[in-house]
Amino acid sequence: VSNATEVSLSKFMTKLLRHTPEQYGLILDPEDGSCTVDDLLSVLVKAPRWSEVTVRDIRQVVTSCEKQRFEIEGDRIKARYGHSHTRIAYEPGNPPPTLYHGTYAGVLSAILEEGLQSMGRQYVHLSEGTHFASLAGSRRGNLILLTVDTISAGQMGVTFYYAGNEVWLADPIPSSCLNVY
Ligand code: HQG
Repeated sequence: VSNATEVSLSKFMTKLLRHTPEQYGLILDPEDGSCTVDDLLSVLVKAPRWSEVTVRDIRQVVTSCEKQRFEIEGDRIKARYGHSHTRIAYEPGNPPPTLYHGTYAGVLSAILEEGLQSMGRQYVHLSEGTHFASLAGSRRGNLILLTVDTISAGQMGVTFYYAGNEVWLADPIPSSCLNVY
């Protein structure tokens, strides 16, 4: 499929696997948010636009995504991060001492006052480098990069979870652990 088609298929898969599976009759595993590739396919093809979609197209979306939004293991597929619908269980991990969060100028003062909140998602999203954080922040406005001191956050009871591909998820982060980069 073409690049444009791949992007919109990816968006639809994101919706199904992160946000509103029930709206489409898709049942995800409550622990890891996965379903079989076949179940995903049978839901996708019910949408008129995607009636011709194949497992190969799904696999193409999964492998060609720079951000590695999805993961296929055996016959199952899941979104690796970003969920709003259900709190997926991840293994707690030990992050590097500094992680990055990309945000935008409009909410900086709120964040410095009340810390980083998960807002519409189940976790706060952080990354090991500035690349993915920059992509995240510049979606919404003038990019602001924040550093997170994970050691003091850990001492304050914040748990961190590794979602793969440099992405870390966390509980809300107190503002005393944040600095503008
Ligand atoms: C901000 C995308 C006001 C936060 C991205 C962010 C990422 C606050 C927004 C992934 C706040 C939430 C996640 C507070 C945080 N007051 N605003 N106290 N605390 N915020 O989309 O991290 O392309 O839910 O800074 O690239 O932007 O979908 O989170 O601006 O990887 O794969 O509230 O989603 O990846 O926005 O993005 P989001 P995010 P995908």
